[in-house]
Amino acid sequence: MNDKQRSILLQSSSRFPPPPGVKLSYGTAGFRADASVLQSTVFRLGILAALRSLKTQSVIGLMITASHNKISDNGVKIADPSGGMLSQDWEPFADALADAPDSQHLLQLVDDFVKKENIPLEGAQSAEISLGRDTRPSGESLLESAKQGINSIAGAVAVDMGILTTPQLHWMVRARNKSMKATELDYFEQLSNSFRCLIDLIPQGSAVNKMNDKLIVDGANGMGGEKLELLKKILNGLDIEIRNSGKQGVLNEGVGADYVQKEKVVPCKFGPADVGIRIDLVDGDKILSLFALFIEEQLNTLNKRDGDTENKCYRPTLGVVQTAYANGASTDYLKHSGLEVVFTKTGVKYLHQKAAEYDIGIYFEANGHGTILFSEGFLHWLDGRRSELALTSKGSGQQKAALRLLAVSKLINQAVGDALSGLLLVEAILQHMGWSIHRWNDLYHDLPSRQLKVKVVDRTAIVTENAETVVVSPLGIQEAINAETAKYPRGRCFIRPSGTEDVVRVYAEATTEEAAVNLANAVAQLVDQFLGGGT
Ligand code: 16G
Repeated sequence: MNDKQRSILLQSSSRFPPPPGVKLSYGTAGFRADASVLQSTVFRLGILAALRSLKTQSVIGLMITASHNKISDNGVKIADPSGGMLSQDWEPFADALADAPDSQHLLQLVDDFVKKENIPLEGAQSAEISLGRDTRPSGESLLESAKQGINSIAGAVAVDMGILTTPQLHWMVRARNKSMKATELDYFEQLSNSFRCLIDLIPQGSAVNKMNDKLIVDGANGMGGEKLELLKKILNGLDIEIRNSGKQGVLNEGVGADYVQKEKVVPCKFGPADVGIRIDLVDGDKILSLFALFIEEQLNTLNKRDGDTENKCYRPTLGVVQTAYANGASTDYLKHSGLEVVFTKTGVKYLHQKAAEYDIGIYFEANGHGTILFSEGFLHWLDGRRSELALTSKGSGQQKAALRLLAVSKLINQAVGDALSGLLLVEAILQHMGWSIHRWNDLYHDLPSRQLKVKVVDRTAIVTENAETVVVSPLGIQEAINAETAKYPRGRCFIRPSGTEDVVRVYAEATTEEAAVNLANAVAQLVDQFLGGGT
């Protein structure tokens, strides 16, 4: 590092001293904390983003958001060149950088890391970082801190993309690095065109379900509702009404998917007139099941053997990825449907990585985070097959199946899970199947489950294995959990330290509501006994 670079870094970082006594970790999905303590962390992550861009010679994303957390929190995370999460190899550097007690330590860390990673500093190479933020009031000044971090690395340029949803920023980063059109309008057009394509390909018979139903969306008083208002303007074939679009209520207060899924209640501004007497809560597991069924159906049609196509079959690998939070009934259902189901730890980055091992990898967490990934190789083959079928059997079932799969690959956000693109795919598939939401929800029936949080002295004392289903430390606790679980038919229970809150989470499942609650309570007590702290 030359003297000029050194002095810029020293000067700029001295303006962002870390708050005393605060230790943050990059965690499951970036740094998250009360917004008042984040200026120095965000500044430092700006430095990291610039280094990452120099190292990969690609556009990198930096998003200021705390997602479903309360409005007074904020956070920051990085989108890698693929549009996915920051490579896990760089997370320890992010933690060390955030923790550096002063400018000198920070300089030393950067110097060592740049040497170790062989990063071309000194300004000979350029770096570009796309910045986005959510609607939190603290976002603007945190974005400014990120810019200052980026600007302290020679050659790095920050491009402010304004207020965006997180998946939009991930999509844009991916598109930029693939030299594709990458503006917000391009995003909306890709979604609406591929949705239209799926609707136009609906088989005649399913038209019964050209539903008069309106889709009412809870915008959680955040960015999603506002962006959906824009998308709606260019979307055909779907009647959408948006509530809690952020003009009045408070972000995430009594609204939002996380609130609805965890509390099992309807959001503000929704009432009996909307949901009737029966509330069908369709979660990530149900979305996964719907997507998997549809993809399988298209693959089967595409590969239907007749004399002509026998040699042209290509069975892509299809994998479904879940976490231990997936309801056991969903896993049974998927396995009985003949699908390959694998498990990873909680956190999008783990599921995404696993799903990328397949030609088509579908991953979802029960909380709704998820998407579908298509391998480049498969898409290339599929595109070739589509052209071939257009010549040899235009209008055939096979040609339509190929077109549908290609449309799905464009509609779904392959960078990261995206509620806007996900909801359009759900709607397109329901219309294709001719299914109501109730029919969809009846695919299988969830086993009763219960989640609890336990406050302990040190949650990191819990170490898990086997996709968080087994605790290996502290010793003895897993045996005690097993003994409790064995008391309940089809009982299943696991504990894990949260990656976003200072608590231990308990999940329990059994054949009755009462059994699930009792099992969760009994295991929460065990956590208390082994780790202390008071529930
Ligand atoms: C974050 C993760 C989500 C995970 C959740 C678990 C991303 C984008 N989000 O929200 O995947 O399910 O954390 O939270 O990675 P927990 O560790 O507090 O249970």
